Amino acid sequence: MVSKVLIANRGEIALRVIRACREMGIASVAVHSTADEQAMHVRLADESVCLGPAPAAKSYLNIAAIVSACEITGADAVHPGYGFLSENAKFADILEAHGITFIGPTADHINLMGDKIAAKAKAIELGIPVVPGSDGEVKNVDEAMAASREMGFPVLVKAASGGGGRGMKIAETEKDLAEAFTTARSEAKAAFGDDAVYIEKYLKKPRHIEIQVACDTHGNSVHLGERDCSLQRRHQKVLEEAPSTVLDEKARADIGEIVTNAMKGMSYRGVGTVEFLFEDGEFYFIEMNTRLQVEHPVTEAITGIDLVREQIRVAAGEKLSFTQDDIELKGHAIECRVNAENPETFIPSPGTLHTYHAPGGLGVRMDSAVFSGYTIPPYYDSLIGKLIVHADDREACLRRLSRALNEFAIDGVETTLPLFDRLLENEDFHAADYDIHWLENFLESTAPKGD
Ligand code: MV4
Repeated sequence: MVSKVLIANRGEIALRVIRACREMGIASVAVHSTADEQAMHVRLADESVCLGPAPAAKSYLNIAAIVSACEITGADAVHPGYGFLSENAKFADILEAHGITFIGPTADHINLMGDKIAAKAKAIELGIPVVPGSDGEVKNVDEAMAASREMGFPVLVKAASGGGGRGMKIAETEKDLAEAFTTARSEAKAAFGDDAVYIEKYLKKPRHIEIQVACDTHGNSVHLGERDCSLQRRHQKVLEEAPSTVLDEKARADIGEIVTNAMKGMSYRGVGTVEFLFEDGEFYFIEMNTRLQVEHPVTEAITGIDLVREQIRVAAGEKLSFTQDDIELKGHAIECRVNAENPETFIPSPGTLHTYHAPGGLGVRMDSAVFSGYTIPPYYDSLIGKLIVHADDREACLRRLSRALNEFAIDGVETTLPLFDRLLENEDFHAADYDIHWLENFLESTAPKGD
């Protein structure tokens, strides 16, 4: 087993990992920037090391400083959380070269999934259904046109190094294609330093459904059901739920088996998320995330499994503590991301929380690193915390969410909490009748006049 874990992150996810370490009898080391000296992760960890100034590039992304912090404290493993260095293959490589365990997949798997063209080719090879598209990269407008005519318009031009919606351009018809191809390519070059693009059939009204997987180095590969993450704004998830209302047991078992077999086929290690678009009863692979995700608690709620504990176990070479047969999906869970942002404009609202009182009670989990008197710095993301509610079924879950939202008291910064009250009043949301575009339309249609 590992004996001391350095957490290369901040905020609620740093606390999440420190908590798992404490329960496993593993020592924890927090790292922080000068802006985070008062942060809760620094206080809760057994030890802490200051990495550098506030900008992430000088602190949370500073690989040399993090490796030094490991050497100084004798940490034998690093948990990267999400964001920052969590999907940086070079970081995983450097740690391993220093004899430090990276709590995550191999650098090769991170690299493979970071290249969306290579990832899709691998998915096809492993028997995962994908969106119809070009055979890998399209190098010029002629190739783009040939591929698009074959699959039929509309099509989407995507950046190989993209993901999260960056570097995507729709071509509705043939006459839009040249421009979509050229702009996607130059935006990809500017954003990622890589102008490789590929083409997919554009799915008009899909849902975003992702499958959680976990694999150890003893050949065990399991899935923990799905999360429906369709409610997004500008590629930022706002609310996630599990299970998805559009899957029955057979559809879930079928895609779960496909995905677990695929993970076994590539000897994947650690937890991961295989992302799909789901339309008219069919799954279409789009990407794989090789990290623990923000929304992992909804899966923990319905399975009762501690995903961070399992991450640490398998990184240390131990077996997963459960098998597929042990996994039972129980009830329904919803996560709301509470951001320090204006609930209508989504403009960040950093500042001091004069009041902070989180909801609690049966079936309510609040993952947050803030407290009354805490000042949210302007340098990082605006997540105040994640409210996760769990109940026997979706109806009860929505009632519990309403109850929990009512208990919240936050003063001093603007938050996205009012948005969830508005959602709970909406019929489509109650019926879970939504797709990936629904939330943006909802926000537009309920926006105050003059906006
Ligand atoms: C698509 C798509 C429609 N058709 N691919 C956006 C982020 C990136 N991970 C993939 N994305 C999409 N890929 C095809 N072939 C629509 C989106 C998309 C989307 C996907 C998931 C969640 C929200 C979204 C919002 C807009 C577009």
